[in-house]
Amino acid sequence: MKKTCSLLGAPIQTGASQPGCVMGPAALRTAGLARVLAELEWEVSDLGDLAIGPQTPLPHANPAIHDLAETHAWITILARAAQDAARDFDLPVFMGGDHAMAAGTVSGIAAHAASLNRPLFVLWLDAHPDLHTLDTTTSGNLHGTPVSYFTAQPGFDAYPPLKHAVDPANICMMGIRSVDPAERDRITATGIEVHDMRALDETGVLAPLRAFLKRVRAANGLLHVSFDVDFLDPAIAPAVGTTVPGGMTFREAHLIMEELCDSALVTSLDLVELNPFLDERGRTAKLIRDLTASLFGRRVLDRMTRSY
Ligand code: EXY
Ligand code: MN
Ligand code: MN
Ligand code: MN
Repeated sequence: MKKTCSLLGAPIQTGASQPGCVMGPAALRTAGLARVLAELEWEVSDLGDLAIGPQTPLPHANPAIHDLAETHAWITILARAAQDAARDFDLPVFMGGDHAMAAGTVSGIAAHAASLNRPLFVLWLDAHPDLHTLDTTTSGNLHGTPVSYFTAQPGFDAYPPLKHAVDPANICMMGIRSVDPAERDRITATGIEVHDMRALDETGVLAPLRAFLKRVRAANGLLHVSFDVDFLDPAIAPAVGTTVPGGMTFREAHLIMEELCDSALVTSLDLVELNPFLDERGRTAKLIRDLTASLFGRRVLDRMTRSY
């Protein structure tokens, strides 16, 4: 029987500093994401896009914060939709939309994992740790907050109540190269495993990835991958509002996706922060499509599958 995946669009852009992510799901569809996954023998269901209605502004003591009501609404509907998609499909894909959406997708998947009595692991592929709380963000851009939320850090009274938290010990971050002081303190306090670019320059991507996957397998965990376009080097992926130099190369990124495919451990995926307004003839959308294809089984030649 074919394995099943869903595509769900979350055109949220209010967590970012500039507009454009609203077009992310449409650009991934235009790039042919569904067709490519179907060619890889997956049964693909496009569930369309979620939407929120007009919101009444929610005030907050931190005056930098903007569009709190919109983010709150997105978290609520995404958590429900992600939990349902994880129940109904082998590998649900959530097409963003800015990274604030991960507060919804990951908390929803965490509820699904709890219903199975299995731990949830998160691989966070990003230039940023997105570890602000509502009290520490100075930009007020709420895409900088999801990891603090779904690990149940204090300071989220204004977000929907979190029912199932992710254990910080089950998170692995790769590609990190832009960290604010409050986030640095929170990395230390939570003990989250962070492989910044300096570390990856030294070790390469495979050794830390394999060590993490080994832990996921040993725990019989679910594995959610949250892929932020700014994980990639801006030279190959210009369509993102938060570019940081010194990111992943084309081959490093594909190798990670190929290794994730071989592991067969991935149970859900976010594709976030694609801003097609900043793209060059669709090249970033096409790259994200092709990296997703690597995760779903595209390979140049068949080879022995690793065993962990
Ligand atoms: N740490 C910065 C801030 O809080 O504004 C940058 C956050 C960028 C978040 C992007 C999506 O990963
Ligand atoms: Mn499932
Ligand atoms: Mn991010
Ligand atoms: Mn980022």
